[in-house]
Amino acid sequence: MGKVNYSKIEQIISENEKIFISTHINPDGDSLGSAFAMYHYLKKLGKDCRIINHSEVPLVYSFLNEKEIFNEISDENIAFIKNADLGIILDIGDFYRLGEVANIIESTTVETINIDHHPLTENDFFTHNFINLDASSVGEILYSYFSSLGSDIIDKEMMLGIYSAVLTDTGSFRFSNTNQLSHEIAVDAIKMGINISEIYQNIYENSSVSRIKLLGNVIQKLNFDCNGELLWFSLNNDMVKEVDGTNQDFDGFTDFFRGIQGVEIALMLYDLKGKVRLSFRSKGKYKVNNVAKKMGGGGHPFAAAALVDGEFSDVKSTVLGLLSTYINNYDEDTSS
Ligand SMILES: [Mn+2]
Repeated sequence: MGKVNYSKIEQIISENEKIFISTHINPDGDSLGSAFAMYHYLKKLGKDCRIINHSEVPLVYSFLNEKEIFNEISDENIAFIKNADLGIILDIGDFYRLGEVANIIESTTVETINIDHHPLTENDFFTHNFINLDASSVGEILYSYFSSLGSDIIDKEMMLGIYSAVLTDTGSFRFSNTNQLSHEIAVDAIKMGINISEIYQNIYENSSVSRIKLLGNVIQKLNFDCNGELLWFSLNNDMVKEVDGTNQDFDGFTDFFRGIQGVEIALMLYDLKGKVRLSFRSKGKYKVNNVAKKMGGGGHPFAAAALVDGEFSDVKSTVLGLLSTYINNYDEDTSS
């Protein structure tokens, strides 16, 4: 699952003129940065292209949307997708994480290419898949793709998107997915004059007051199991409302709590009344995507998620049971 066939991507793009780009609901820095880089690349090729996403751009990423290139669903944009020759889908994980865009694609016969660093799921409805599970981010895959076309393809604008993607998906070059290429991209970005501290401040030193209040409230109610290796916390809409917050306010909480000494797995359980959203993070000892998969989700070994139908108390006891069984039966020698 290492190498992506870059010349095949180039060939497909060269054969098509009207192209939409899309990514997952609640987009993050990788999906938005990658879409931004891909958009500027396609514009350079003279393509008629448009980014169309289910969700709006979160405030901390508005620096990528100064020229308002990110579009939400509208009649005009639905028509654009329906008349497009090609869709380029980035960082998706699963087809249905396209949200409303999935339904629109399903009502057409449009050709799609899926560029991702998540494993394919059973909802594999793309015409072509270009997957590299070893890439830290889709931004990194795009960097390799553009570089394969020539050393002068990546301009400053494309680099801004790529750097934002790599920065965020590697947790600012701290997570275990950070590799040599991630740092080479950083070097290249600095060489090109990208203001990396400004990007960092936009994304990470731009916390809403509601986010910090919510974090404070969650900290009061942390739960530790399995000798402190498993940390979990619950959230719900009332808690977000109480601090006048938004559903972007708890992004990254699990990454943050994984940083506690002794904690190996951090789990968020978000009660959506009838559904529960689970977010798993592992420090590197345990692979949480196995448990996420058993709960109907998936993801990377150390970062995974699931959206589960069911009552909160039932889902909670199921997932905590699975995790504690996994942790308590873990055998250092055979599980590497
Ligand atoms: Mn990603």
